Amino acid sequence: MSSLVESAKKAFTSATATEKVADLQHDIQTPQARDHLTTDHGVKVSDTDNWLKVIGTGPGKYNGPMLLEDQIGREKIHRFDHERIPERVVHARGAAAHGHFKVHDDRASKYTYAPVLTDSLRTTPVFVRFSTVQGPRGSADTARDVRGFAVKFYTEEGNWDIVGNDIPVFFIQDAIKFPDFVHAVKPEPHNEVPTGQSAHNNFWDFVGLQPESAHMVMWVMSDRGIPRSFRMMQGFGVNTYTLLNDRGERHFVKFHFIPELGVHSLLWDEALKISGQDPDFHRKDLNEAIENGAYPRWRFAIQTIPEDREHDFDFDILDATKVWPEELVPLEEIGELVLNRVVDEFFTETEQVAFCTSHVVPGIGFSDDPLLQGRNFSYFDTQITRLGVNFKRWLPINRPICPVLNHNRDGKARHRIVKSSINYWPNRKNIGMPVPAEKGGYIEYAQRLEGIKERARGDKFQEHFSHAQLFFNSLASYEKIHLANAISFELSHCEDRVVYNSYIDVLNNIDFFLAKSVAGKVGADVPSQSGRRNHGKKGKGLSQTDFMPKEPTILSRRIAILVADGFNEVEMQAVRVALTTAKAVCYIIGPRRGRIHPSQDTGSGVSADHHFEGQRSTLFDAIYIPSGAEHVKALAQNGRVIHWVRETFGHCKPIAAVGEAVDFLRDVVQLPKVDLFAPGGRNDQVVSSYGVVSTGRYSASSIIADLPKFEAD
Ligand code: HDE
Repeated sequence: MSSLVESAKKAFTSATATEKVADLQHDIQTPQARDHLTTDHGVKVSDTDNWLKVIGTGPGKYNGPMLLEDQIGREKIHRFDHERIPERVVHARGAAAHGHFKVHDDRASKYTYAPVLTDSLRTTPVFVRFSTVQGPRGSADTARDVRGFAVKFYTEEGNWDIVGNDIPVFFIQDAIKFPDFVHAVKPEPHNEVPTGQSAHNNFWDFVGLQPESAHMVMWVMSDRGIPRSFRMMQGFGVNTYTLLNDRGERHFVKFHFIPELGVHSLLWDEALKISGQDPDFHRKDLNEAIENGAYPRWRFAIQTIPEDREHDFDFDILDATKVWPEELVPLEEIGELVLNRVVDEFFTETEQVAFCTSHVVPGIGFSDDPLLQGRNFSYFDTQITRLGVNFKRWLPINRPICPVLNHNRDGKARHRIVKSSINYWPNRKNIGMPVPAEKGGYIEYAQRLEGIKERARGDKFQEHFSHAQLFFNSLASYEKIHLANAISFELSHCEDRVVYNSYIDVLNNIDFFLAKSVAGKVGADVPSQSGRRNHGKKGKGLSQTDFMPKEPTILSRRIAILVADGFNEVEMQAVRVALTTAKAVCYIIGPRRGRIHPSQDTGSGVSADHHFEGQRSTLFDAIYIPSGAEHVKALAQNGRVIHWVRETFGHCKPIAAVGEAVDFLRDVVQLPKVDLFAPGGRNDQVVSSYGVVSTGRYSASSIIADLPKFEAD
């Protein structure tokens, strides 16, 4: 038996969560301090700073000319010239991490025989990549956009990819519309503007003429379009897949990931500012959390519909612009996904990972969802363009942990040498060669089919507003206001009156008051009467407020402690310990980076992580200002500090202040005494014994001022 088969068999029988990590070790090179530089052909290099040149005479003798002969210089430049591969046509900007997946028990065996979903003794290694859709690789993390949520499960039966998003529905119903959609949302072709934004004529023109997008547009314009963190987003498989059990029965299935920390978003003002202040906000957040041991976790759930109930609903269950309402199809929680290891090298892991919806394992299959069928073709095709035909088998991040043996041959960048005179089946030798599996092979479900060929969609695919209304109605009042403001922002960036007027017509088919509110702001014709009547129904699991963590938590939240010389260190340290014990991450922000001196006898001082100008309040979830007369006086004289406090207050984030800092806070935000919250509320539990005041997030009057507009409806 060849060593390839042997090593593959070994992997097959001993796969664990660390199996992929171990597998990657073969390809990891960790340079040591005294290693020599070499060329790619292995010759040691003693000078990598100076191109080979002719040294002449006189004062300019070192000025050249340079010699083409320098194979060391040439190789270095050639390799550099070819460093880039095509970026993904969509989802170009991403961040990823390693982790594992486990099911709680075998309850899903009534639906599937896939061990990854039924064997609770298994821990399956995973690699998860999050992404934005519109912007290029170098765009900002906090753009308003859909987020990709792509999971590669390295199972013992082969790789299984759920290539999902943070939103459960999509813009289009049929894959053939994808190029039109992507062209419309991407920067306009004549000037390549705008980057990382859907706020332009072409996007709104397209979705205005394509009402099947209405439901998805509601989600992207809601707070879901600007998540606080990848760790605080849901993940959805979006398309309808199928599960096959060992009795040969088939169920339709939707996949869900629910974040342990709850679903949270930025405010639009924060997202806009962070785009400039720290365009890497989300990728840094992911790494920071994992490195601090706050491993991101998601509960994994499925919704299933038996095959014979496919047509029991007033929507088509294969239509990716519809959700399966939880009231009709409850979620069953069956497992957990954890991310616990950052990548070692971005390009070889995050950039080269290649997800394909067509990667399924026995017991999991496709449905006739017309979007999914197109995706099954597209992903494989795109990976060949990006990475070449050998992307699955030999690129370490894509390589399965189980045996890969077949007669696929050649192509660019084939690495392993297969020692055999046979590369086809059937063959005369039949020894030491891969043969079709007698059992455990992928078996397609024997689906009965009959029909005629036609370019058409079913009747239920023609209804586009009912689920958009369901989503809108289910939002909390402040979520509705955020949504209306987001659409107003976007339509304000469309100069063409035809475009923004036509989108008001779409909105009027969802909700009359929403259409009127947006039209009034963007200068469109304000509708005088309702388009389609809003059915008024609400659903579970659509508003983010349905996903608060079971226990209030400040785990991994970033807290800025504002100090100047003369702060009370004893008190500050006590609060800091309380916060870090509750697993928040504290940063000291002061008038300079380095030592900040405390008030007399309260300690030996602390080292500030940043200068007041070096960070902004938008990068933190809360601020705390300790007591200390001298320090508070210095803060009060600093315009940037005043901006920090006012901006935090304006974004409705918790502010803790003690002693002299309470009056400072009251002055700065012009908060009358009666508005100060008593300690002990949701956000200030940890520090309540210090006489802390807090504005709870979403409680400030600025946000709730115009609620009645939507409540009237
Ligand atoms: Fe994608 N999509 N997509 N998409 N998609 C790609 O594949 C495509 C769709 C999604 O982190 C591309 O590797 C078509 C829905 C994610 O590497 C490409 C259609 C959903 C990622 C492609 C869709 C997604 C992609 C570009 C309509 C949510 C990033 C580069 C039929 C369920 C994966 C690449 C990563 C990437 C095609 C619609 C999610 C071109 C044709 C619906 C998360 O193949």
